[in-house]
Amino acid sequence: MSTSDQVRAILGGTVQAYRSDPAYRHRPDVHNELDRIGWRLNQPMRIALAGTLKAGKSTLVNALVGEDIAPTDATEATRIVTWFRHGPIPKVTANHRGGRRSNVPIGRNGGLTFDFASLDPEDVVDLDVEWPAAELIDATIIDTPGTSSLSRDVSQRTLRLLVPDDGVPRVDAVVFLLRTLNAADIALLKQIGELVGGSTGALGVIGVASRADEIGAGRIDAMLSARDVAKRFTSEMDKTGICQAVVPVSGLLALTARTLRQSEFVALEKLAGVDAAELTKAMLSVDRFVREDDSLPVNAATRAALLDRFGMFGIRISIAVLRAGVSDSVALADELLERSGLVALRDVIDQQFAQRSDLLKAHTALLSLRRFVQSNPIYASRYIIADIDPLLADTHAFEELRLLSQLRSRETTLNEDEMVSLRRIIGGSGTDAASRLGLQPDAPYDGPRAAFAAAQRWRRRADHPLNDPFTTRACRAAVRSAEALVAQYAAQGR
Ligand SMILES: Nc1nc2c(ncn2[C@@H]2O[C@H](COP(=O)(O)OP(=O)(O)OP(=O)(O)O)[C@@H](O)[C@H]2O)c(=O)[nH]1
Ligand SMILES: [Mg+2]
Repeated sequence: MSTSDQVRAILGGTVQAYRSDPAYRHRPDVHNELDRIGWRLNQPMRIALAGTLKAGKSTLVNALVGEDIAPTDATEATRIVTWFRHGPIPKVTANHRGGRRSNVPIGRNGGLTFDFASLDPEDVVDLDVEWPAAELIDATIIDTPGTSSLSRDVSQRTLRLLVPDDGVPRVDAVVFLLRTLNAADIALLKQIGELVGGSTGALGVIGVASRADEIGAGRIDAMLSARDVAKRFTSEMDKTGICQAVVPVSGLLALTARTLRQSEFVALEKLAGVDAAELTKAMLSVDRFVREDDSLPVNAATRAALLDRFGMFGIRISIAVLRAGVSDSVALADELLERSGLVALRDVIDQQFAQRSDLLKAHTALLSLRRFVQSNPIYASRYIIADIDPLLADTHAFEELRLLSQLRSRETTLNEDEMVSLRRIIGGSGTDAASRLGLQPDAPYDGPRAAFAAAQRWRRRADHPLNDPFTTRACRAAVRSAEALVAQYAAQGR
């Protein structure tokens, strides 16, 4: 039985127990909460984007969805937690305090967008946006107000979502955007880590070094500098054991790439045709680039619009790409998307979250159910918790996720090569057999032998007399992962 099925079975038993308990039989609030826990198991995984003010969260939401739907602004923009879910037609609903719901009109402003200026953030708990974007089919994305928001109250909204007082997780995974690494960010990340992973460590947090194109001051090698910064963030965060990876991303460039217009392509092509020395001079600074200048083939208003959509780095990169011979807008968009870091981020999201989404959801459900049973005690509470706890502790996939984050912060006696292959076998580079065994896709026949050898090797390594307890635990987990692969191959061969 899969972990999700086990969770469903426990949930079913719990529902029965509350239905037949005289004290709770007529408590619709209690039954609704249980229904909600079950309902969420069948919904797409919930990924929240969080981080400090102006980190580029809303822009990245748009880039991930591939459309301009979340309002972004240079002044403080996001003041209400906003859920983006898949739906057949665009529809925006405000959830007010006290349970009232109201429709928010959707307007057209370049792209489709909704006007939330008319909403009073004091009165609205959150916004629910249904949007027919394919990207939202497998994941619900949540945009949050910046955590060091100018208004404490606005910050609180994000905290209530990510680290709620009742300890019941509202989201399954978090993408945390950082521009600099400061104590406040680290403190918040730690809190999130504790909650998302229960008391046993983070299960799903990815770091993003955001607005990466600005790190190198718009120079053409900006993303390389960004990669260095991301590495530094990663090594800092390693010490805290919160995030498993920090990826540099320019949300702005990614969004522009995904929504590139033919007119923009034409304007960039004209600029690319300008004499290189002339253009370098015109692009020395932002002010210079947008001022009236008849010698350039593109007028000032168009240049300003390009700057808004691409940023200085994006324009420079586009021109370099066009000069290198790219001659159509689709190819330019592909190149920009690749360079924006979004493709890499999506790969990490896929590896860390999507491939484990049932598991992350099952984990959230178990924690939620445990809290629920504790705060609404009945005679069966004890038995329900006795079902939940071993599942939380013994589910090997949970242990893999916990280890993946702890391996970064805890000392082991493993050497570098062993560490790489340990992380791989417990699913750090993808959960399919080939990724775990480090096999080339064109050598599938080596699988069974490699899995068997890995199990043997890790068993020997687990028995090494100089291991500390954590190293032994990690090696034993690797044995279990390898054995699962052996079993999987055997089942396929049958
Ligand atoms: N150069 C550059 N600018 C960006 C990038 N992402 C966002 N911006 C700009 O930064 C400003 C803030 O972006 P938002 O996406 O609204 O940031 P946010 O984190 O949602 O902001 P709050 O919701 O107010 O906390 C806007 O002017 C964006 O155009 C990026 O990757 N590169
Ligand atoms: Mg925002």
